[in-house]
Amino acid sequence: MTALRIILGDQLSEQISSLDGADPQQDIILMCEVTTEATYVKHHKKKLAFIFSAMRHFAEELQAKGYQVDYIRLDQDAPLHSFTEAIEQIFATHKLDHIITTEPGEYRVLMEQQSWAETFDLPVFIRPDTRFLCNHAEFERWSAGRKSLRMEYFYRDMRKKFAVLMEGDQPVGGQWNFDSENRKSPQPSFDVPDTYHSAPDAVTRDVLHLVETQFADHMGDTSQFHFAVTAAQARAALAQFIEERLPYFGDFQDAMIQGKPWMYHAHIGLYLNVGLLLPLDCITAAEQAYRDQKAPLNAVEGFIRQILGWREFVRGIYWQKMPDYAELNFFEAKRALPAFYWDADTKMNCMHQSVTETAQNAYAHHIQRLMVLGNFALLAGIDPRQVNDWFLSVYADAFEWVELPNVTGMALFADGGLLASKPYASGGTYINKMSNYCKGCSYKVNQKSGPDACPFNYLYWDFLDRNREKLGNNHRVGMMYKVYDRMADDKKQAIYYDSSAFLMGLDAKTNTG
Ligand code: DLZ
Ligand code: SF4
Repeated sequence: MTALRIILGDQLSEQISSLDGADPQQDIILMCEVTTEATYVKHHKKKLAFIFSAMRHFAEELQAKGYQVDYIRLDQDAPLHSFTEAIEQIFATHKLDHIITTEPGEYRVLMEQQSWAETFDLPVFIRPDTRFLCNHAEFERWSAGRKSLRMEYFYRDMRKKFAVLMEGDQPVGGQWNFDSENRKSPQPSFDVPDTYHSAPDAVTRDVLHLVETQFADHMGDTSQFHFAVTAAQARAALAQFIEERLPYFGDFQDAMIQGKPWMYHAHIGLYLNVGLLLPLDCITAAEQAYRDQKAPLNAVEGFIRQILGWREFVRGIYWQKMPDYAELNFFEAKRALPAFYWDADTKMNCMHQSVTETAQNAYAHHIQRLMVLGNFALLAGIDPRQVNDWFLSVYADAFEWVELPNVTGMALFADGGLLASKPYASGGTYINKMSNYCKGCSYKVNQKSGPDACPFNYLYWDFLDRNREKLGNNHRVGMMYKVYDRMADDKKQAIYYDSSAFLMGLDAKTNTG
């Protein structure tokens, strides 16, 4: 029995379930670069280069181990448009009995995989993705009967299940979560260690050229590409993080400093999400750093929570709620995404810096995404579909299973509170506390109204006022409505007029391009 084993661009791990039991002599492994995957949202150039280069390196590694890999490149004479077309091409030259693949990270691709049995009239085995630490059935069991799904309780169960940071049945340090220690304000004088750099080899240089020529109109450029593209390099990137940045990761998790795009974050999400790193390896390495007294508990716990808790939790939600989840729009937000999400041409310095760094690096750290880019989209009432497409295309680590719940659920509250207990909305004051962006801004963060006032200030109240019907009963937001209701009428009017003028200005700009 000869199998066609298909490995997708975010399944680049020798542990991938589609390789289980593979016969290197007989089976054909198919990997393909296809135009639809690169363009259905216009992925950032550095993201495309990263994925294609990592795919090509992984194919070479499998070949070196004796596997027969059929690798279809985008720069062949007639580029292929879909995975289905690639399989057709293989069947033209090979006789195969069945198809084996691993479930994808996107509902759209799962639908495509499920169509293959009929299209090719063959058995198709779609195996679970065992790289994840919580499978679909376990998540169903955990969520069954719960009124609301909160990561914190899921995370505690995962800590117990994998015996991570535990002393018997109690959490190390007597507390499950140390986030209250993780909100220190930034010091611009910090000498933040650089992110991992690897020099592009010949394979990567070929890919960079391909991307520059075929995807010229996508965001970003290919200069100074330095991502890891093999598992060995990704492990070196992880080790560098653990050694140099993890000790400070917790304290300054929410801090933003102008000109320091990487801060003390890990920058390993992209490697985890394509399979160059495995979750338990990252968790174990961080726990070891704590046990060796190389990093404090608040940092290590915070890092582990992202991987063992949040990452698995959002994946559970994604598969449980798709396909409807992609359509949710709790606030009925309809505004078009402003052009400055692409060209950074805005006087709001926090937005300008965050978009500029996104364009440069296909990366922005967690708090830029949430407190600046996502918060603005929430307050301005931007259509969740457009916001999701933007986040999915511009970040090298973004795949739909992780991007959609983070944006629709966490940043935009477009799921009405399934994932978060209240909208992550904030005015300029909090951005100012956590960053030094406001110092270099044309707007004044301390002004609440008028043409020079920080737009986040009035948009925050206007957002609450506009959505009173939907949020009025949310007890976590109730306090803020009390504050708003106590404001003098002229203050409320100023909020309304400043917001209307600002939003009209946005629309006018968008409509004229
Ligand atoms: C994101 C992406 C891109 C840009 N290109 C490819 C590709 O050419 N070939 C491939 O196998 N996978 C690619 N991917 C990743 C797929 O879109 C990914 O499998 C889905 O996002 C589902 O997780
Ligand atoms: Fe952003 Fe407002 Fe600060 Fe300007 S003043 S950087 S718009 S928060």
